[in-house]
Amino acid sequence: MATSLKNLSDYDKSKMPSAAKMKFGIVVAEWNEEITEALYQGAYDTLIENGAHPDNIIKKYVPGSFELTKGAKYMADYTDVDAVICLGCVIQGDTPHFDFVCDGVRQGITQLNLSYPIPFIFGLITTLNLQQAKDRAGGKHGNKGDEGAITAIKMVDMGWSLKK
Ligand code: DLZ
Repeated sequence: MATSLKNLSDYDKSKMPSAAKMKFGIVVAEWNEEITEALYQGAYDTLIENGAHPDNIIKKYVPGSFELTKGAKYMADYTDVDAVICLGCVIQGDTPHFDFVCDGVRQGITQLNLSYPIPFIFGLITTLNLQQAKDRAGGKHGNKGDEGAITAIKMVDMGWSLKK
């Protein structure tokens, strides 16, 4: 998590594997667009910064965070990406909807990770208000999109290092 104690946006570039040969899918929720576009920009820039080729980054939108799981599954089933980064933002309202959406994404992405050889990255911001979301989408707590990209690169590299 991006906190003042540990903020992956300030990562050590010298310890990063090269993403030059990696292909990425990025699934972006349209709900809370201002935040999710900032997350996408962070993820995209970080992938490029680490050697990914723009042609090897596929961006697709889903209506809301609840659809991230299905969007990510489509990416895995219909493309040859090496990792899928799921980006969404759920802001708590007055109803229990927040919990259902967050729990659906948590369970969905966990299941995908256990079912497919490629990694699916949980880039979902879950906050009490808009300001907390802004703080984590390029604000004082970094950008969870950057973190998603860093995590994706590291997980692909790990998988490749073990693959026979
Ligand atoms: C319905 C809904 C609500 C209330 N809040 C959010 C939210 O804060 N963030 C988000 O990404 N999506 C929200 N959604 C939409 C759901 O994720 C989903 O798209 C709909 O329930 C349709 O399945």
